[in-house]
Amino acid sequence: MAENGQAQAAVPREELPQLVSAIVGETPVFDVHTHLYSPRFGELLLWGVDELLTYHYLIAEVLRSDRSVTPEQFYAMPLAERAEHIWRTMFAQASPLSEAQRGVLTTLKALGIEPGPEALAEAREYFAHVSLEEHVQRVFQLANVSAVVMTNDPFDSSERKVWLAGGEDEARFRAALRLDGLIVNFAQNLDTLRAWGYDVSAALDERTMAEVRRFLEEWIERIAPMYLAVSLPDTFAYPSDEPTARLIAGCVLPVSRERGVPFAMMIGVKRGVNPALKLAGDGVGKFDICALERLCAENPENRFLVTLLSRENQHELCVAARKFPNLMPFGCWWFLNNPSIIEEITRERLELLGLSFIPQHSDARVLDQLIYKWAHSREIIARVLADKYSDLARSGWPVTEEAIRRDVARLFSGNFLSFVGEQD
Ligand code: FIX
Ligand code: ZN
Repeated sequence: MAENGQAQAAVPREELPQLVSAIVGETPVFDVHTHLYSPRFGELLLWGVDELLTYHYLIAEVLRSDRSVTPEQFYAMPLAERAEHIWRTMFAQASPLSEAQRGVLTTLKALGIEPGPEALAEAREYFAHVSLEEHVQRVFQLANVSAVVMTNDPFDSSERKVWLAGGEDEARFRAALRLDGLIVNFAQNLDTLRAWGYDVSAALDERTMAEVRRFLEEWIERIAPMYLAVSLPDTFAYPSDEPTARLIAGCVLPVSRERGVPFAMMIGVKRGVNPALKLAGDGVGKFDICALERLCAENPENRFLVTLLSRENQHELCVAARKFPNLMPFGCWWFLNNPSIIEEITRERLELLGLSFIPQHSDARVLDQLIYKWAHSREIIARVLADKYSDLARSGWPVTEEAIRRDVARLFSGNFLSFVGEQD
């Protein structure tokens, strides 16, 4: 019903693309996975044009564009020089056609900087005169993002310090407890855990499992995460005798269930395929979905947020989600965050799951990236939705503006908030 109590009229089919695009633009997004930090984390929050240009997506590209600079030489340069090298090689001397390149341009344009070969100097001038507080405000507004979920790693010493010092809640920057250090790199972190007072051993005996659960309980208490999260390789198997699978079974699942904090798994990354590239050196592999099916089937009281990195896994993720309501697919992760693939995945998900998924997350590592990641994704999501509503209208179903607003709000925030228990 509309506000005046009248049923809303169906939107004429030819008006759907424009209306859907307007609604998708106006509906705030709750960004469920980023690598952003609130300003109280100091230098952990990356922002500005030099950070934007030295995004690891662009580093992988520049090292192939100009092979005369080795990864070692590139990483030895100071930040400003790395940014200039990327600008010169990939913007001034060649058309910036890749998605990551286009992202820089979309972002600068939204900030009022005319894209073109001179834009780097202009952008530096802009950032020299803006305060972080006003910039955070501006970026959230331009991206129309209501809140972002951070990636909070208790094994990162600079981050740990901030948490141990306490601190106020910030509604726009929500926490997620990242578990790679605890359950993927457990053996490497044994000494650290012991130094923090946990009685743990590589044998994963009863005592160790209880201590790992204590660690989880304490960090959940400390940072109030919206979910627990881990990134896993394509080879991840479950159940298995591997430490990661055992720690999931014996520690993460019971704590996640008892505390009502869902477990997010990001699966399919091959870390360090080319280690010289550092953060830019990870690859992708196809994962065996059976592990996820078993996790969901054996743990109906647990909730799983899942994104898979391989394009080949996307269809089976949708099919698995049809079987398990405790499984929530989210986002088009990393190498999938490109227009052609987002379009394909979003169509596939709408066709198999209706509105019951989370279409996208930004994975932003630099604050300013929220602008382009969401502008680009919104454009595609709007196009796909407009097609689907148009099909619906052709079938005779009355598509109203109110219904479109309700559906988009569900995709952009409602599904996530209800899955994590913050909204009915
Ligand atoms: O594991 C992750 O959260 C990944 O998203 C990152 O490690 C990756 O480097 C990235 O930035 C992808 O977008
Ligand atoms: Zn990420």
